[in-house]
This record gives sequence, structure tokens and C-alpha cells, in this order.
Amino acid sequence: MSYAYEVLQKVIERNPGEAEFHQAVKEVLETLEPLLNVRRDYRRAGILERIVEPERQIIFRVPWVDDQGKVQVNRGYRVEFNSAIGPYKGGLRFHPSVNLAIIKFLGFEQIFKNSLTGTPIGAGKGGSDFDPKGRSDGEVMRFCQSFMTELYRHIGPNTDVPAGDIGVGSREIGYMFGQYKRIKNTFEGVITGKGLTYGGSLVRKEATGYGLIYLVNEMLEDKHMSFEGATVVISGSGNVAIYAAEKAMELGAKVVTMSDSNGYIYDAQGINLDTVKLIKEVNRGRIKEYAAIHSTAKHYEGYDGIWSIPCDIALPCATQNELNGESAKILVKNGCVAVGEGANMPTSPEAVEIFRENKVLFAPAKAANAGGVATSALEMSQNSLRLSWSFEEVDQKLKDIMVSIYKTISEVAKEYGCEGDLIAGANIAGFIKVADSMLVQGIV
Ligand code: NDP
Ligand code: 2IT
Repeated sequence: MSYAYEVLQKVIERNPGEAEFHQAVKEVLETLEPLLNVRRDYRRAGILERIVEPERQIIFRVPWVDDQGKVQVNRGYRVEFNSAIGPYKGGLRFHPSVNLAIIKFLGFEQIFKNSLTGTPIGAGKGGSDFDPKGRSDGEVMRFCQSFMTELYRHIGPNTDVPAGDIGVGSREIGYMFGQYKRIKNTFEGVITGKGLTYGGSLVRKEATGYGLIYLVNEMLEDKHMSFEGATVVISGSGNVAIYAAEKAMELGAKVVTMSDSNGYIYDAQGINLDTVKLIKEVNRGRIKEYAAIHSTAKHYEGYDGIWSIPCDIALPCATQNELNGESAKILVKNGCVAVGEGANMPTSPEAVEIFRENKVLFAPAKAANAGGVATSALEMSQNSLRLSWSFEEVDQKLKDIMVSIYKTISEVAKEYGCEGDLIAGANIAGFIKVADSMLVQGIV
């Protein structure tokens, strides 16, 4: 039995019911085989056994009072997965579906993603099953304050630096930062994605979406293709989706869809992003409202149908496993040539296999959406320096990082005998740096 397979079996036995975590671990371990065949030292040092076990997992009660005066209780999580190359770093997700399996899959993926950025950040993830949708600002503030009243003791600018993810944007970051500062009586860069007036970085808001397009653009150019004139299907209508659409349009693409958990809009003329920003960022509304404003668009219930819209490039930017095998077949049939994962693990294993068989270019999440956390690392640098870089400066650094990630993962894939397989390239390249750091730090 191979070392990777043995460890995977142990992970499944030891963490029953954690389907998303099993899925993420399986994908990584499977692709590491060519590396493990030449690096026998990893086995003796128990690197795999250690890397799949979080260094620390914190689960806590989050009580708060709603606008009716009723006490509500949510569950908070922070999984501090790996600190071999830097302080734990990764977002917080507030969504009713959040559970330990989801936070662990996200934290595990973060290890390799953060390593790929080339910045000194370890990996963590957290969040809560709290649903900010439909809650007043006051309720969101009281929830965030209660969440941070426990979380503050586990984090710090050199220990663990959270940020946003689904359901956590600038409003939530502001409330959490305020509470941390109040409890600790210290103004420090403990969280990223902060507002520009109190230590945030320019480009952080745009970074994940822009970074996705920078990386996919490199992948396309490698095959003498580009975004110019391409039809693009994007799912989601949150932070990642909006800024992916913005940059894709800037490069000459026509983005024809966006979605939320209720359904999707299709505008054959090309999406008007100002309208989307107004609906989602200003009014916190639903994507359905777009079709009432633009007569060229139609709204469809359910989110699977979005993948039946013909396109050249598909960018899933909503959530995990949103693109399944059936949808992948339809995309291929309709002539889709490239897929870039803006969300974390949005493509199911069956769908990945279909893209592989049909030679669809595939940019995996760990590389493709690393621009967000990379720019968080740039925010940390600016906080340490007590400086703020210009938009152009941060954007250029982000672009350089994404280009370098693409180069690294395609070269490493080639080096380990799987040319063109960017999933293997990303997993192997991300893994080596962390594993080698663990090797020399003793058994910890
Ligand atoms: P947002 O909360 O800003 O937006 C999330 C979007 O996805 C919304 O349109 C939301 O619709 C939709 N969505 C969420 N859950 C589901 C679901 N179960 N089914 C269908 N649609 C859903 O989050 P982000 O844009 O920040 O995050 C999107 C993805 O990108 C996530 O996978 C996240 O982990 C990943 N990511 C984010 C980074 C960041 O910097 N923000 C960095 C790297 C990755 P609705 O409003 O109906 O819930
Ligand atoms: O999945 C991710 O990389 C994020 N949500 C961003 C994490 C961060 O620390 O900026």
C-alpha cells in the first residue's frame, strides 16, 4: 500500500463524516505520489501524518441578542492548521452551512495555497454557522463582537491573522477589528481586508478576482489564447465573482452570467457590472433584481443551469462542489476550453476528471484564487512597515505573484512527469516548501 493511500485511509477513519475534508485530502495526497516516490525521507519523518492533522482546533459558543431581544446561539470555529512557514493565515466564513468538515477542508487547502504565494504565511480557517443575510447592522455587529470576544485570545499579528471569506466582508471585518482592539488595547494588524482608513491595503478588495484573471490569462497565453472576445460564464455575485468579471471585461471578454444561491442571470449582451455592484455591494440585494433593471437579461431559478450557458471560459466563483460531472459534460459539449476556480474546491472530482479527459485547460483553486491571501500578506507587510503602497504598486506585486505561481506550477508539473496537470503542479509545489520546513523544525 502506498504511503499516501495509507494516510488517506487513516484520515477517513479518524475523521468520520467529514466529507469535504476527505475530498480535499484525497485530491492532494493522490497527486503527491510522484514526489513521494523520490522523497522517501518524508515518510520516516511522518510528514503526511502531521500535515493532515491541524495543529489546533478551536470550537466555541457565540451567544448574541437579536433585534427582538431574543438570545441566539451560534457556533464559532478556528482551525489553526499549519505554521511551518508563517503565522496561521486564512479567512473566516459566515454561512449557515459552516461545520467542522468545511472549515477543515478550507484550512487544509490554505496550507498549499499560501505556500504557493511565496509569502511567509501559514494556514488557518474559521467561521461560524451564523447567517448575516437578512440581519440588521446592529445584529451583525453584536454577533461579530461576541465572536471576537472568544477569538481574540487565539489570534495575533504574529500568531494567527484571519480575513474574510463567504459572508465576511468589510462590514464584518470592521466590527471584529474594533472589538479586538478594544479588548487588547492594541492597534495591530491582526486581521486583513481592513478598511483603507484604518490599515487596509489598496487592491485587497479586488485581489482574488483580479488574481484569478491574471493567472487564467497566463494559462491561456501559454496556448496562444486570450480573454479578448471570449464569452465567460461566472457563478456567484460576491467579492470574488464581481472583481473577476471586472478584470475579465477589462481584458476584452464578455461576461454573460452571475448567480447567487437562489438562481442566475443570463445577459447575452454582457453583464452591466455597475448594476451588479449596486445590487450586491450597496443594497445587499439579490441577483434576481438585475433582470428587472436590464431587459436584455433573464433570471433563472436554481444555480446548476448556469453551466448550460455556452461559453469559452467558465469561472466558478461561488462555493464548493458547485460544478458537478453533469455540468462539466455540458460545458465540454458547448465548447468550453478553460476553467478557472475562483471559489475553493468548486469543481467536484467527477467534473475534474471530465475536464482532464477532454483536455480543458484547468486552473485549480489553490493557485487560481491565491491572489486574495497573497494581497493579505502584502497588507501585513504594509502594517509592519506602517506604510501604505499605491494601488499600482500593490496591483503590480499581485500580478507578479500570479505570473510566478503559474510558472512554478507548470514547471513543477513537468518536472514530476505530469505536464499540463496544474492540479498536480500546484499540490506538489505548495507541499514541498511546507514539508521541507517541517523537516528541519524537528518533531512539532
Ligand atoms: P461572498 O460572500 O462575497 O459571495 C459568495 C457568493 O457565492 C454569493 O453570490 C453567494 O450567494 C454565493 N453562494 C454562497 N454559498 C452558495 C451556495 N451554497 N450555493 C450557491 N451560491 C452560493 O464570498 P466570496 O466571493 O468572498 O467567496 C466566494 C468563494 O471564493 C468561496 O469559495 C471562498 O472561499 C472563495 N475565496 C474567497 C476569497 C476572498 O478573498 N474573498 C479568496 C479565495 C477564495 P448568496 O448571496 O445567495 O449566498
Ligand atoms: O480562501 C482564501 O484564501 C481566503 N478567503 C482569503 C484568506 C486571507 O487570509 O486573505
